[in-house]
Amino acid sequence: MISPIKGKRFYSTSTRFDKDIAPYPIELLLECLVLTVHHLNNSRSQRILWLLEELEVDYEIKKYERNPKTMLAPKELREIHPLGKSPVVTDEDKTLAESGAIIEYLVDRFDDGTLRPETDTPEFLQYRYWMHYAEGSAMSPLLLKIVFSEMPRQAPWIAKPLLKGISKIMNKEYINPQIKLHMNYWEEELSQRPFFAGEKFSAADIQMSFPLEAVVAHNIDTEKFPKICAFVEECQGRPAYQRALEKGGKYSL
Ligand SMILES: N[C@@H](CCC(=O)N[C@@H](CS)C(=O)NCC(=O)O)C(=O)O
Repeated sequence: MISPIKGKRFYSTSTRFDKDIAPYPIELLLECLVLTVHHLNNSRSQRILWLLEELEVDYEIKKYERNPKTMLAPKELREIHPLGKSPVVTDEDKTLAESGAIIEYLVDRFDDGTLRPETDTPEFLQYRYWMHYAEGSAMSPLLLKIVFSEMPRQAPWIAKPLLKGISKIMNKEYINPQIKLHMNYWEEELSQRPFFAGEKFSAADIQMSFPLEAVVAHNIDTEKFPKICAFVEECQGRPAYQRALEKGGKYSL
């Protein structure tokens, strides 16, 4: 594991203050011990703040701002994790990336059985499925949508008409039908039960909230997708979600 102190590796909590790291200022060492969310504005790390609020765990936030032109994360985030994507969490000697893996780690570590169904139950199978599906399948057409909308906007003027045409075809023939397919699927699933893993709210709902919030933020047909809209409203109304918003700052998709 790479520690937030560059080039240092902590192998166990008992070695943390040994002579090997003695030259480092105490503030820096303490910073490494506190669970820290490296939070990029308007990003998936909002989910992690929300989860930590649900778990009532103490944590710190280190904020990073997207480049307003490219929307990419600043290079400082690559000093924490090689990909420089958000979310990243540092906890003692560990650096964790990838929303699903972070959520599972935090639930393993801090949950008392509230946010994850019992293993060996049908709910647990659902829980695991949605935890992977959110980033593995649901986000793909949504990301394509962003890429094909940005392409003509960011292209030099001479290429704009051509790229606009390509973008239009891609949206019509592939991206929009794929997004519809997923949305119909969510609507149908949420018609059968209130939450993705069953009758109870779970961390799988936190993981699924991001694609659902993304579609709701972009002119969803509320009459056709009432369950999706109600789900997002329910998530956003939770006190822990609101506390995460206050701490993380503005969040719009
Ligand atoms: N599947 C990853 C995706 C991470 C990701 O792409 N995060 C976006 C923010 S929502 C990001 O960091 N974008 C800025 C960049 O790519 O520089 C996860 O769930 O953690």
